[in-house]
Amino acid sequence: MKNVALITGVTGQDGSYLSEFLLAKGYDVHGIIRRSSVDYRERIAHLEGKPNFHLHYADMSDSMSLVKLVGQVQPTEIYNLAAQSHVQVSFDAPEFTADVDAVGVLRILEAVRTNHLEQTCKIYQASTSELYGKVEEVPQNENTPFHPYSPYAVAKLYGFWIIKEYREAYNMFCCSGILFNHESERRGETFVTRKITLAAARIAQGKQDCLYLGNLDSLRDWGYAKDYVECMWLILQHDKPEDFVIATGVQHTVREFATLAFKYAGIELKWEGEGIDEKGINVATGKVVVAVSPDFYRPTDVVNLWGDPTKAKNELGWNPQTTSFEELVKIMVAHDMQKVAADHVAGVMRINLQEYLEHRENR
Ligand code: NAP
Ligand code: F7E
Repeated sequence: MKNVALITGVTGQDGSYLSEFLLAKGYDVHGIIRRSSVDYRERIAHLEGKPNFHLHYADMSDSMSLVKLVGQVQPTEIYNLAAQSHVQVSFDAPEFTADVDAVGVLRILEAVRTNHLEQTCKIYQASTSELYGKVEEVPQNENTPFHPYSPYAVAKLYGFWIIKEYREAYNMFCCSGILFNHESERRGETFVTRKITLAAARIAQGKQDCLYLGNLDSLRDWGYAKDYVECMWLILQHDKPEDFVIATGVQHTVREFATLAFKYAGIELKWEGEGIDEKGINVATGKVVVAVSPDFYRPTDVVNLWGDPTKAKNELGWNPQTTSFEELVKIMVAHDMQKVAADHVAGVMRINLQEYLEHRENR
């Protein structure tokens, strides 16, 4: 039987890497997109036009669109990656977050049941280390109690439990990957890692003066997104449906990430002050290049995430150390140094073209 994957969230960081991964394995890949007033398909533009890659309009908040699409595509595997994925934004848009991140999971499960595919279609749910939230133990594994600590995490907790419920109630092959933070050169620009690597590149190239951040002490277990999508697939190839923690097993602070990113951008940082008054200073120039702003503090913040990937390592044969923290930061900074330089050249060319056209009109 032909492998047919349906990916929700195909335009996102993980959706784009997973599409590449599954296409390379010979899958037919179908992705869900939403209408937008601006072009937002940058991450998958290189895949459009490939014969096995298909895009369809649907929405996680629209049951009928999901039921129709699942019936039309007849997937053998569904990867439910679509979400309002920004924790801070979930405090501003909690109802939308619940609709997409919680009820959206139920809609996918029911779309599969309505089309009588529950015994032929496996489902992967993009769960999250945010479930551990106000952590009750470190490091966190599959048996660590959950304590969600944001509207995003509470919505994702529903997604986790409804997947488990349908697995037990209807004998469906549906599983959650409890993924810790994973980043890449395709990471959204408002997540802390990408915000830092872009700012470090801009500051190194004289395009920005200072980077404003929130909690510098927050600890995360950061991996490389490209390595993590393999695990999503491995979870669905396992002989029984189970949930897995996916993490590197190594923890760093936001401050450590920033120090290394600036180093790779050619700037040595020293830190002075504490709390809201802490500053990152460029050792060579004495200028403040990183400062703290309360605008980036959250009403409740998750500050100590550290995953234990032993089960994934032993049962899936997955290597959590494929890309080290240092390599991850290096990849992201190298990408953003080039991007900032290219944006600058494109900007200069736009100005020159504008000047040329104005000059020609005035002749
Ligand atoms: P992302 O880059 O923010 O992508 C989210 C995707 O969801 C986008 O394709 C987005 O479409 C789509 N989406 C949002 N609302 C939708 C709706 N109503 N209907 C259809 N599609 C919708 O997220 P990511 O980093 O790739 O993460 C993938 C999944 O893993 C998410 O569920 C996230 O919560 C979860 N997760 C991520 C991490 C991490 O560190 N990256 C860790 C644990 C779990 P548009 O492009 O149209 O906005
Ligand atoms: O924040 C702190 C912030 O927004 C990380 C999502 O993919 O991973 C992601 O959620 C930490 C937090 O990611 C800034 O307070 C400091 O403690 O990069 P983030 P996140 O909240 O961990 C999980 C696993 C997911 O499931 C989510 O979908 O960094 N922080 N200063 C900052 N964070 C941001 N965004 N911006 C700052 O300026």
